[in-house]
Formats: sequence, C-alpha cells, structure tokens
Amino acid sequence: MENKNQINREMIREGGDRLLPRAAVIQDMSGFGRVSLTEAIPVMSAMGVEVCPLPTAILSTHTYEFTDYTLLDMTDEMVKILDHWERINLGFDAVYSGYLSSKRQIDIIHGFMKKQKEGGALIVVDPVMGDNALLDVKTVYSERMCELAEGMRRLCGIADTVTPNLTEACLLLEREYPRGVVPEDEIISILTGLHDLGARSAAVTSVMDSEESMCVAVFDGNEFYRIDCGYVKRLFHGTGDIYASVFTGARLCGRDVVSAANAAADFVAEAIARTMKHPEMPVRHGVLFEPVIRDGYFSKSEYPNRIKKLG
Ligand code: PXL
Repeated sequence: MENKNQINREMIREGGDRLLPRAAVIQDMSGFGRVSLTEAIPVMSAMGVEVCPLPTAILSTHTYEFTDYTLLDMTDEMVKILDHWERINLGFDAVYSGYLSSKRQIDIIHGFMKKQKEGGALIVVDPVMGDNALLDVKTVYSERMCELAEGMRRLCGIADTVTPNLTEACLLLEREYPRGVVPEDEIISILTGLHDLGARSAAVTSVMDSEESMCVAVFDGNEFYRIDCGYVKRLFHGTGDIYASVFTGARLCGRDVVSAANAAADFVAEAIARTMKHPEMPVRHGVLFEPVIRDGYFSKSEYPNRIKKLG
C-alpha cells in the first residue's frame, strides 16, 4: 500500500500525469524592483499554473537605474538543473524564456526547448534585450548585444509565440526603430518578419498606433490584430515581463493567441492604473500588480475586449 502511494505521488510530481499545467520559466531572479521571476511566479501561480523556475542569474535588484547591484551568473548551475530534470524525466506543458545573459545560456536552453517541444510543450520566447528605442548606438552594436540578438533569433526559430517590445523586434530584424506613430503596413511587415524567423505567432508590445494610443500588435499565424492598451505618457518598468507571463499562463489555461494577448494587455493596463494612483512611486520600483491579483483578477472568466483586426 505504502509502495503504491509512493508511486502515485511520484507520478503526479514528475510524470505526464499532472494536476495543473506545468511551465519551465527561464529568467533571472532579481530581489528588488519587480521584474522577471518575482513577477512570473506570482502571476502564473495565481492563474493556476505550476511554475518551475530555471534562474539565469540572481541579482540584488534589476539593472535599470540601480548601480552597484550584485549579480551571480547561474549558467553552470543551469546545466546541472536541466541535467537533473532530465534524469527524473520531468515534462512541461510550456517552456517560457525571458532575460538571458549570454550566448552560452541560449545554447543551453535551445536544446531543452527543442526536446520539450517534441514532447508537445508550448514554447514562448520573450527576447528581453532592452527598451525605449535603445538610443545608445554603442550598446546596440556591442559584441554582447550582437551575440545576444543572434541567439534570440535562433530561439525565435523554434517558438510558438515571441513577445518582443518594438525595440527588441527591430533588433531581431535589424530594422531601424520607427519613431512615433507606426503605420499599419509597417506593423504588418514587422510581424511578418518575426514569422519569417520561424515563430508561429508574435505579439509586439509598445507600438504607438496613433498620437495618443499604444497597442500590442499580434499575428496569430493567420491574421493580424492590434490590442488597444490606451496610453499613459510615462515610463513603466517590468511590464514586458508581466505581459509575457500572463500571456503564457492564459495560453496554458486554454486561450488562443489573440485572446491570451488581450488578457495580458488588460492585466498590464490594470497594474498601470493601480500604479498611477501612487505618483510618488519611483519608476524603478516597477508596477503595482500584486493588488490586481489580490482583488481576484484571475477569477474572472472574461476580460474587456481590446481586439481590433488589422489589414
Ligand atoms: O524587465 C526586464 C529585466 C529583466 N531582468 C533584469 C533587468 C531587466 C530590465 O531592466 O535589469 C535583471
């Protein structure tokens, strides 16, 4: 009897017979500032997803407007963690990557993603590289950034969905960043470019589609859409990570690409609205997403429809 229970526990914990959708989430753990795993874990857990973090680095804070932060690179440990997961035959319903620090990390997770994809896992790649048009040319053309962009292109090649912001989409496609309002044909050309890299679908965040509105531009593999985000003329930090986390969670809860993109945009808009109630909050502290979860956001079954068709 004891033996049988033991086996059942093992099956639930490690096998294909899981009680909840299970996601491997590959990004950094920054102790303060609301980015990456400190957002992905609470958000996706609240959506009913079992999150298995594979940390790429451990930092005291994120790197935006903080100086003297500590950073422990986890590359060697990542190999050991994946090795252990393979030995216990751990299977995932999704593999979702965010902030990665080197080409070697990309090589390591590429093999893991390919194997999990063969087993049916959804692959979501958020090619985190920077934001706000990356004005600094030296950064864009640094050896590290070129290597990172090249590696991210390879990950896009096996992704079901990629979720770059407009800056990252332009880096991936080696296009000039379109300043100001982005015309519809250019939005479609960017989404098509990402599809040509091999991604089945794409959601590009932070696209100005008029003087006073921002959208997420989406290609679901068939049609082009924009998801209205409204517009608050201020910078918010860590929202891309929240977006990709809600998107992945929503896909694992059964939503299609466009519906998941809509839910993610709506959640981010709610978190921004909460943050705007506290103008004294420094940008580098991120956005107030926790009260949105606390107040039951994910127990809703429908979200406001922000979807418009393009083309
Ligand atoms: O949100 C992107 C991000 C992720 N991880 C770290 C960062 C940032 C952006 O500043 O510094 C460590």
